Amino acid sequence: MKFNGKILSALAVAALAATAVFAQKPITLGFAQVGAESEWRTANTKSIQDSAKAAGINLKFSDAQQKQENQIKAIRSYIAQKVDVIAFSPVVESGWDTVLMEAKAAKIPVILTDRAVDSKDTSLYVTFMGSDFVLEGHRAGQWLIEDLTKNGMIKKDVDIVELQGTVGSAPAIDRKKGFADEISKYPNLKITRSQTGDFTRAQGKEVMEAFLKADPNIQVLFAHNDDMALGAIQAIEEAGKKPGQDIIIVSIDGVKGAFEAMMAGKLNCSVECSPLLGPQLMQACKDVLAGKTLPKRIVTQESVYPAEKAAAAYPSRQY
Ligand code: GYE
Repeated sequence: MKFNGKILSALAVAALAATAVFAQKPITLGFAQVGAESEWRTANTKSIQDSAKAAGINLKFSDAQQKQENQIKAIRSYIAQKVDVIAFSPVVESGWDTVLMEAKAAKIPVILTDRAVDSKDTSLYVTFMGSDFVLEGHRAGQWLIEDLTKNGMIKKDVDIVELQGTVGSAPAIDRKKGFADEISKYPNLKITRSQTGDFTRAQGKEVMEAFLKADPNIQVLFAHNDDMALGAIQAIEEAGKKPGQDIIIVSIDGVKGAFEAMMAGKLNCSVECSPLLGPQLMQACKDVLAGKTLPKRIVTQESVYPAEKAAAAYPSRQY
């Protein structure tokens, strides 16, 4: 077979173009995770790892064990490694400006997922994707008000205790605020005790034990996440009381463990907070590197699951 010169050079150009496409290196994403403190976090990590794989993104992942200094170290190492994009879920809100400025100076875009920072300079990050935690706190409060109304308790003095998330974290600050705003409409609903359980089951149990010893009249528990509520449920049972009956419990996340506790009658309501942020994050990485402008805030859509809806929803829960 004979080729003329034109065809040959056309083929050569096509071959070169193909090589260029195949040689394009995959995006490298450096992700600095908070830790492995809860069922929520485990599901969030899995979502990020699975979706990076599916999107063909090379993921560098680190677990900060709930310590800001570890997250800062991880981010600095991603900058040193010249990754294409950095994403992280800031363990606490404050104290990020310096490291974010370092990323900016290195021209590496930063995406915030799940938790916010309180930096005044919003040019330090591309976008913040995640839930509206204040709204979640409001939803927990609204559910409680409805429930107390049904039970004829809404006009009575109600003794509420609160298990807070990690001190200084966006979800702890915002959920506390949303809930307090909501129940302040009823001055007879009083938060008598409020302490951190650091979003873990073990500390939720420990703090609830102390609450129960100090106060035999607790009627309601508001926990900033399901894991602390699940720990508290154990403490309540060990104290000889019935969780879900003697003490009404509302928490946030909507993890499988919470659905199981609701179906067993031990938890009264879980306000949903989705950890499945991976696919959205991978899309955002691609978009930002392709020069697209992203909205500064991407809010996750969520619902509320009172115990009576738990059994029907359980089979389709993904985390
Ligand atoms: O509610 C809690 C986790 O930041 C929304 O962190 C997240 C929270 C979640 O440990 O379970």
